[in-house]
Amino acid sequence: MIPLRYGADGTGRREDPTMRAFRADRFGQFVHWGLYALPAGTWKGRTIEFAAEFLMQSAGVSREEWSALTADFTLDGFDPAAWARTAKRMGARYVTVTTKHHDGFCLWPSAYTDFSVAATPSGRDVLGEILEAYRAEGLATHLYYSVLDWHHPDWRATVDSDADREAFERYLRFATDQLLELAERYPQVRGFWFDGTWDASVKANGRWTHEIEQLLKERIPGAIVNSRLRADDHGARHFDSNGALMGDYESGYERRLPAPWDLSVTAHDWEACATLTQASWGFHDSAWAERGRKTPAQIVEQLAQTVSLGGNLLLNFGPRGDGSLAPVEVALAEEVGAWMAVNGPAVHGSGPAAGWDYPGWGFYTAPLEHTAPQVPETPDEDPTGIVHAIVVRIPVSGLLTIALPAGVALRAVRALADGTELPFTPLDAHTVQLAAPAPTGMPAVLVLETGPAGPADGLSEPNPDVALV
Ligand code: H79
Repeated sequence: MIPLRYGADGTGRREDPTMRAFRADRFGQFVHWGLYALPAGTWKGRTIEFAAEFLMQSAGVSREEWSALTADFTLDGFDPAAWARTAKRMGARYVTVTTKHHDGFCLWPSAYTDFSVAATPSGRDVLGEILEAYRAEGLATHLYYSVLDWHHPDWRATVDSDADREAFERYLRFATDQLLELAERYPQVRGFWFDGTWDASVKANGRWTHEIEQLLKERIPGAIVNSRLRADDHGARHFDSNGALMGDYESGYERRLPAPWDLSVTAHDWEACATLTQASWGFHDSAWAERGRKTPAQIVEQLAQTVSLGGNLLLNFGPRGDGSLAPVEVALAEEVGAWMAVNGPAVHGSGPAAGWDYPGWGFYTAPLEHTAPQVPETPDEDPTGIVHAIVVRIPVSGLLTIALPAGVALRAVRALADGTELPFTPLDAHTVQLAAPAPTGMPAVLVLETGPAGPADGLSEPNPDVALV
């Protein structure tokens, strides 16, 4: 064990009610909104592919020019109640909102900078209105904060001189002030999502990352903080130099997921974040953004894969410059929501189905409060329970093969949507086969009712008669 002052504060999962609620939520909405939504990926007639929220940097826009966008941040179509309704109908249980992205613009009227909504025509507390709208819909709220800041004169990516050191110390004081200001103004939030922490300057300040996490948790008891904030004494990020997770959940999976069979991630809580477009988080108004936009089925597949591995999915929306949601994003949310309205139990309150191997045609999830019995560890443990089978790829054979963990028998298979019982055929003592549900374009969810395997279950010899039709 390497002795650390700023490493992980504990080992193992948090099991307090706030953390359990976050874990059971499984599906959250990410919202990226700021000045970058106005140019939406195009600067002076030049469209720049990739992330719209990077436009200031990728188009080489000066601070002055970028700051002038505040005059156009007029909230003409700003309707946070519609955002919150859309999130709720989609099946999201929480929202994470950008308070300040890399460009430094603040969605709340901060006392520590002029570069905020206070400098826009309305002068309104936009962040406060957003948080209130989501609260009214019953969603929990989390605040995104970029430590990286292209606007603040004291930000440094590297610290190469005493002058840099002094500047960066001033910057960290500024960030601390802003974060404590956020905690004081919006004490109802459930957590903080840090970004922009990968530069050498932050990595060399493990002490600050540790202290700010503690300070926020003092101000907001139970607050949930992502691992991306943290560096330890030696600059190790996410996991400290002893391999222990820092922060409350791992947050490194950005626009990617762990492999479906990578059970190592089930050892801790984690959350992946994903875009609806191929890469942009902020609203990108271009033919490029339309290409590669995810389909509802792809989103549901990502959600299923995530939950099957014990993670949460934070699905991003990028409202337009006027504050309205793009119709294409609302339509996607509606389609995902229609699926969630029927199949939500396979996601909300669910997690990995212990002992059930990745089947190739989809993912298994199981209710969180009932994860133990899926694999009996002792002969008298009762594996009675349910497992959800989320079918994302119907095999060309039209047949699904289900490998049962040792000691588990399959009692019945039902469609989650309407409760229809589906017949299945044992292939041997540990394997059954059944006809795949008819394709609908969206994943089907089957409820597998399990019980203890007894002498009557399965066959001692492989069943030669596997044809179902
Ligand atoms: O807020 C979202 C992103 O803006 C932020 N994290 C998520 C949640 C993020 N910051 N940096 N990155 C993600 C990764 C960096 C991507 C880049 Fe690039 C690739 C930076 C340089 C190359 C794309 C291409 C952006 C600029 C050029």
